Amino acid sequence: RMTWKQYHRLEDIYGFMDYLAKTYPSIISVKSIGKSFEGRDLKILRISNGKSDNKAVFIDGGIHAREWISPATVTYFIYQFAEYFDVESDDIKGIDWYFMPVVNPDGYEYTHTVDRLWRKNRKPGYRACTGTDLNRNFGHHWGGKGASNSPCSEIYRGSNAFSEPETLALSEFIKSSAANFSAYVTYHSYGQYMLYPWGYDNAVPPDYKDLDNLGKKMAEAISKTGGSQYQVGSSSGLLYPAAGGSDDWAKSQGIKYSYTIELSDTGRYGFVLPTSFIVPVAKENLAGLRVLASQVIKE
Ligand code: 0X9
Ligand code: ZN
Repeated sequence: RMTWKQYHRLEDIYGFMDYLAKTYPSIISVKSIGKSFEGRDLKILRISNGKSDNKAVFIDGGIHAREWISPATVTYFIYQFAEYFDVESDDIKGIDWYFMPVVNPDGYEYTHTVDRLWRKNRKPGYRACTGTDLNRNFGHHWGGKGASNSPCSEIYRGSNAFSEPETLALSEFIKSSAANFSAYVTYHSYGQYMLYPWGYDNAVPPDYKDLDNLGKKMAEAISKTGGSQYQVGSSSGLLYPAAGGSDDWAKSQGIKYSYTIELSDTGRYGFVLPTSFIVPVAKENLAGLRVLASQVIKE
């Protein structure tokens, strides 16, 4: 059974998604968009009222294996929207939601069984060096700053853009979907940042003011709800340049509101965030997501 009192194994998360699709078939469907390197499903859950002209929002988590608060938060969103859909706001009901809580299932399982601090996927690289950083493998300015060509590096970019089954499946899904995506939000940890493109270099897109404004409104909703302070800015400006991120690629595909959200905390526990943080972090970020939904509906 799914709770938000612990970090769950992949099997529990996928079981929960399948259960929701079975329980609420009129609004929820689950599909596997491919297999990970080790053969695990790559599952997406869609929530929709079925109206044909809805805008769509894509949300993912678990690109980095050790950032456990990310899948926990995304599954909490799924739970809220699924269980309370009929009493949800018109904003939430008017959007087609696509949730992919664990983009990197092989890495995620590996952090549960072998190495709690593993980051990359589990595709062999060279000799003893395993894994590609999926957030350096997307195809917008792939191989640029802040990405390594060494398979032994934690930020290994992979042999080519989309060389990894996980990034390839995600990107093919977004490209081929009939959905009209106006936002892409990818949850990571940690640091409490709302980041927008570009990540590949110190530059911003022409409409960055819109991303900055909405980011600030989301951060304000988060702090009002749970008290956490999130800083807002471009990835390259606020953090560091890092090319090949999913956010940059989504933006390059014309998805206007593309964000990487670095969840809690600011470093005390880092990736090994105690389970008592799950509900507070997820709740305050749900408030942030509601602000994004209202903007998407307005445009
Ligand atoms: O470095 C990353 O991939 C992200 N930080 S993390 O600590 N979760 O690894 C930030 C990614 C920001 N976006 C881009 N650089 N495109
Ligand atoms: Zn990350």
